[in-house]
Amino acid sequence: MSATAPVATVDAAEIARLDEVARQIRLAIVRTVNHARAGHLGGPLSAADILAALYFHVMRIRPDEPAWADRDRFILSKGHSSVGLYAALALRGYFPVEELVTFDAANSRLQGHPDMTRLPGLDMSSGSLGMGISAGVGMALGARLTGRDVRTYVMLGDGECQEGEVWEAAMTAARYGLDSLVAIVDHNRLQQYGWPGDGPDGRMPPQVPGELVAKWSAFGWRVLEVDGHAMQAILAVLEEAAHGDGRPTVVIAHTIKGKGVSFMEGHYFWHTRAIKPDEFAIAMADLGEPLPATDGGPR
Ligand SMILES: Cc1ncc(C[n+]2csc(CCOP(=O)(O)OP(=O)(O)O)c2C)c(N)n1
Repeated sequence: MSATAPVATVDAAEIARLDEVARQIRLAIVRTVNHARAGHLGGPLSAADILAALYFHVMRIRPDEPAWADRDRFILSKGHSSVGLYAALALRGYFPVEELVTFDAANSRLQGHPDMTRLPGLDMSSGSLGMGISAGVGMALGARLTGRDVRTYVMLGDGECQEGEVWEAAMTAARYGLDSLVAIVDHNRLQQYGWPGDGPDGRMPPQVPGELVAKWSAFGWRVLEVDGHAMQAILAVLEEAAHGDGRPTVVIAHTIKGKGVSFMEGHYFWHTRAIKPDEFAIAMADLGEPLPATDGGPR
């Protein structure tokens, strides 16, 4: 991993605040998917700490003015993790937290995959893997052409990095020296199913160790690595990424799929699946909000 110096301006209270935001995001993910009986779990849970850091500390945004022209942009290229993004947006004040119960319902603004035509605050619709980073390249070029000091963040899955379009966009970003563009790869080493193999949960990981670093470097990007669940380190690496050096930056975030829920961590089959009542009770206890016994929680 790259050495990341502690961020001098961030004190322990701020780290604790952001860790708590990440916990609230995870709680909202589990509650929302449980309520909808649909949605993704593993990928949103692995991304929660980074979403908390971006939306509650790093990005220059105005939740009460979502179309503010000078806002930093965020594209969830791994759009199937929408419930995590919706949780972050709701907690940050873009829309009421109570609206999360409409997730995945017909006519809801909170579709299973992000739809920017419905929900203010979304900078891009996504869900078809591989496409978000191309949009990010366009936004970064647009910011340059219009002279705006805007950063563009794009979150990708490691499985998503198997898509050819990712590398077409990566070539273009490097060719134009788009140093306001920051890609973040949620490197949880699992995808939806994967092939049986020698990785976590007996599955073949999308990449061999070091492969992502070598590939992004070869494509002309500055590559930084971080433990994607260590808030202090996440803030430090994102601060480093914000200082352009003439190249686009990718942060390879080492994460655990299903992070925070004991029986989901590291298991590909929790990519997306409905939660049974006893599993829900365990998940809530894992996240620090045990259900009262009368609700069917542990006695
Ligand atoms: C082009 C395309 N092919 C297939 C899918 C179906 N799909 C949704 S999520 C997923 C696995 C993604 O794995 P990864 O990018 O590693 O995401 P994470 O593990 O963070 O959830 C697949 C194949 C899709 N959404 N888009």
